[in-house]
Amino acid sequence: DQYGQKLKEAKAADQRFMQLALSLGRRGLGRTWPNPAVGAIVVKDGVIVGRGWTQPGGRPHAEPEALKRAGKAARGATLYVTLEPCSHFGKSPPCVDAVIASGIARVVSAIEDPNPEVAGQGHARLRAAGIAVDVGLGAQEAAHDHAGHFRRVRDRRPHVILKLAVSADDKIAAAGRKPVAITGEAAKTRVHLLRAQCDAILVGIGTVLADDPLLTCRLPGMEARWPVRVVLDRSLRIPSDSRLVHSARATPLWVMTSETAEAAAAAKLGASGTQVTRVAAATKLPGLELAAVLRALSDEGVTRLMVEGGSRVASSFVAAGLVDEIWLLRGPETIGADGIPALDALPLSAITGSSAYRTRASEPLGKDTMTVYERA
Ligand code: AOF
Ligand code: ZN
Repeated sequence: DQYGQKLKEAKAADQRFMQLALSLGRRGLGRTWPNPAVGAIVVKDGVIVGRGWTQPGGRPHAEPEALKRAGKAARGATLYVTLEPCSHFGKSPPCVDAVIASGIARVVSAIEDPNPEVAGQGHARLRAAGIAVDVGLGAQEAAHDHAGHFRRVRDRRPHVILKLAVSADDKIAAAGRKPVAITGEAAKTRVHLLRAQCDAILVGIGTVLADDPLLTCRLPGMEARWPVRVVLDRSLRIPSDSRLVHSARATPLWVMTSETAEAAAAAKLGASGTQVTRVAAATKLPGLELAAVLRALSDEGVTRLMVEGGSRVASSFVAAGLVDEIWLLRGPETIGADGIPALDALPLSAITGSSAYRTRASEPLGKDTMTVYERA
């Protein structure tokens, strides 16, 4: 009947607008930390009258951005938002106050904010003000996009994404660490894009000594994206003439070291503009206590961390159960039995064959394949 048809159309419109809000929110990924990257849309009589997303550095929040653009048109309109509007006085006033003051009649919110200062109170306060509130549309996608915020709030650590580029036979380099081209241009571009969507990129000191990487995001139009570069360096072996240290004033460089590392070396690094943080050394492994590393990063505000290698660091993260998402890029060539395996102490099947992970997506990238795994 006519009524049922109208309802169906309204539902489809809700879905469309929420998808749009989600894609707006994603624009902020990698730049809004310590805050989540939220998207918001104001719709009046089926027409979008305001769009907003969390601004770089985390403020202003998405809702006031969208409401500012909507102006008087917000009266009686619907607000689509990818996270529960905040109800607390943080570094900005509560978004619910702005929503109520604007005259919004209905709020469609993807998911509750687990931040204990919000945790349902945002939705409750909107309802108490007489606003119709629907929660849950797009919840799964929102949870994926806000994984960093959720992980930080709940577990005091960032969402950890492990990036691996392997040969057809699961090696990451030839014997003797001799570098070989494993994946092509399309894969490289994708990795730089992923770096841009992370708050920080982490490598072990072995990778720094072997490759002298720069770990910046070199994509046209994205030069202004600066994920923090993090090096695990228990004994402060990072060379002062490395490309990382040289660029420490232009792009943040944090070196995580042990409590017993030499004070003079730490002071010298500090003078280069590098931030030196001391955490507990691992009791068994040769490196640092990874849980302590992640807690320190979380306390600095990092919500999305990309682990880029090398194989020892990668396998330690996997073995500790601290990997939430894996980006596996596999090239077409084989390296041979004497090549260096992707995960030092573990077979790659510790991820690809594990029931702890499921495939989220898989696609060809030039001659390579990219597969994304997430926690099952
Ligand atoms: C929203 N909209 O766009 C974002 C929200 O310190 P503040 O005032 O910036 O508040 C930070 C908290 O606000 C953050 O931990 C998270 O719970 C929420 N983020 N909330 O209503 C937004 N980014
Ligand atoms: Zn807010």
